[in-house]
Amino acid sequence: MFAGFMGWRSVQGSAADRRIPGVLRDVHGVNESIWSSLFREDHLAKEFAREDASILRVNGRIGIDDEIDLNQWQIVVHGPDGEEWGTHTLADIKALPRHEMTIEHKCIEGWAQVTNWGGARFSDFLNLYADRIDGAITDVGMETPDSKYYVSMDMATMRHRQTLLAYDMIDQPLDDAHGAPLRLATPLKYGIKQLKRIGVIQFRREPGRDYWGDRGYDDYVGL
Ligand SMILES: Nc1nc2c(c(=O)[nH]1)N[C@H]1C(S)=C(S)[C@@H](COP(=O)(O)O)O[C@H]1N2
Ligand SMILES: [Mo]
Repeated sequence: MFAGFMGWRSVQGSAADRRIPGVLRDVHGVNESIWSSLFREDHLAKEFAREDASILRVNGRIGIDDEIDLNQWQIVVHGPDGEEWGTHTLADIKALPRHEMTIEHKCIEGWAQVTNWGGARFSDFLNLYADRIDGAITDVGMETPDSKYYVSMDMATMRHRQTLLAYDMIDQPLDDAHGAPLRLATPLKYGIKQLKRIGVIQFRREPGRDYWGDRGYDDYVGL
């Protein structure tokens, strides 16, 4: 696998990259080429007309039952060795470009519903850590603030343009039951991976613990 990365590297490189110090520049170049080849435009999940969107039925309250003070809420970001990399308020996330998508939310229990999400692309959030995330980081762990619900997500899905840190559903701020103040939303995975009320994000070098994966579901649960 790494030999393949090296191969990509040899065809990378542009003048614009030159300001980034050598090692990091190489890693970023490699990542970009890998991810963009994995997810070409024709791999976008279907989007729907906005008027087809409705408020999702509430499903799954693990890790969101306790009252939290939304004014105190923040995301804590950890690196692969558990070290703290930073914290973010909702204002920080809202400072990133806002994107919307009207997609079909699929639950592994057998229902699907079209809804509309508004939020920041996870890829834009990743850029805040561009100087620390190298090709060895292949997994993103997310947890509720109380750690009762947790997921492991592959980096390719997280970098995809339809993977959002969502704070709105049909233009309304998320309510508690839907994961206020911030949740994951992506049409690329079943609902079980779309963690409501994100409290912790950890960048990892390998897949980590996953609530439903630990309980026998295929950890990939892609569509
Ligand atoms: N924190 C947390 N997030 C969660 C769950 C949960 O139990 N706890 N359930 C998941 C499942 S199975 C689904 S289908 C979606 C449902 O999102 P909704 O309640 O907004 O429809 O949330 C997902 N995220
Ligand atoms: Mo679900």
